Amino acid sequence: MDRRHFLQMGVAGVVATTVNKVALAAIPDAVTTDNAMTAPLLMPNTGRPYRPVATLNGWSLPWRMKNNIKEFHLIAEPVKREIAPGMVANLWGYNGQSPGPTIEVVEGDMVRIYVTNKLPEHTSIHWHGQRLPNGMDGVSGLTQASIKPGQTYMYEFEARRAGTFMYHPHADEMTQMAMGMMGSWITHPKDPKFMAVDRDYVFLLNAYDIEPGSYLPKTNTMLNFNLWTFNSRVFPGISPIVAKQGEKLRVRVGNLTMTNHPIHLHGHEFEVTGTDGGWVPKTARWPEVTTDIAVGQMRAVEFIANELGDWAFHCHKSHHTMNAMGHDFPNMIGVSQKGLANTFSKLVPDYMPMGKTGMSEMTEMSEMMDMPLPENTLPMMMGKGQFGNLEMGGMFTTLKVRKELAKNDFKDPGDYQHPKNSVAKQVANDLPPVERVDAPMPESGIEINVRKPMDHMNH
Ligand SMILES: [Cu+2]
Repeated sequence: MDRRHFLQMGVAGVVATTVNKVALAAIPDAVTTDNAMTAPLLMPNTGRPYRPVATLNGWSLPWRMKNNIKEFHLIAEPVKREIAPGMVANLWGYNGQSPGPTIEVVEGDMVRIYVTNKLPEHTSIHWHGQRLPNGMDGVSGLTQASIKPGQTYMYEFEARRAGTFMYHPHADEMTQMAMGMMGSWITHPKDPKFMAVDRDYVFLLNAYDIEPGSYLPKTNTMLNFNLWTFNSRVFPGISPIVAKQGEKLRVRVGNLTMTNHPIHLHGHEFEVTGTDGGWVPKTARWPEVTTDIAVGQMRAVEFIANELGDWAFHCHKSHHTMNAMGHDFPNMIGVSQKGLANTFSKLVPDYMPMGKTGMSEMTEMSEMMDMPLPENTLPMMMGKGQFGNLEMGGMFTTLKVRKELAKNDFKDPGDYQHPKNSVAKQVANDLPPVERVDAPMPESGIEINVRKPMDHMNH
């Protein structure tokens, strides 16, 4: 190489480096978190005003305003997510958590989202439900090239319609969504008074298949998930929805699992006021206490939180309010298994029998350490209430309505203090005790099949 050529290359090299540095500085810093708690509201300090949403066990992504464009930076990367105290999962997500942060913008905003891929494989982001230029729709191969590991892509579009949206990859979807890649997107109305509420919550329905004793979801599971989650959390790890008595609440829910979820609220009626297509006209709404949310759908429900108390709010499929331990075992009600559970759990570490009197017996057994759980595994039915075991897991939380609650206070106010004589209670009866007969234990020589429970077959 002659000297002249070398100099030219050198100059070209410097120029290229300078351009790269400018390009790097042009990308806003990516904010990340390792926290799985509900973050305080992100109050807008630039751009048009709006009333922010509270992301259940999540947070909203700060932006940078540049030439009147809202700039966000998402990083697709492996993350550690606490599913509930006692269990951590190795997932893929955005900016340190799964789901990724909620993106909040205002109708008419110009939005620019930088997406950096730190995954071991290519990805893309589809902005589910948005009106946007076709080339910004994020479908790998169809509307853009995949974002390869190490690359950063830029999406830019106007947030044309107010409402509830989601984002998720449209590249190796089955794997990436089973690993937890998804997030919520809220486009607030231009007029902050339009559809105004006092508290606005959002979360996604998602599901994982993590074998007891392991940390990584199985990604080719279609229906047999064993962890049914609100924003990648199970009860009792899910924050309560809190309200001051008389406040108007909105709860926005998006479904990115592979089955529908009838979401049910106790003690109040609500109306579906928003769907994935926009706001529901007043004349088209009707009151209900359960709304079924199909795969890929978003629903916003609204109600006045006027009944004091701790009200259950959950998916009504009972298998979706249980955690990972087995579902595939015979009904053992009436069969004495004295001593067997201990023997079996030594042979098969994740063996889980059904109790002689029902499933709740099992919760008590594992509690007394009579039957140890595998590492990094949650009991199937857990959670403690002020009156005892709640025997719930999965897609379950509470709506806590209190007489007094500060405007932006989203903390758990603790147990409801019931007024005197307002709790169901035992009364004396003079009925004879119920007699129960024990089924005999199998004779020796009979082969006993121990089933290793781990999935939720066919539901
Ligand atoms: Cu469900």
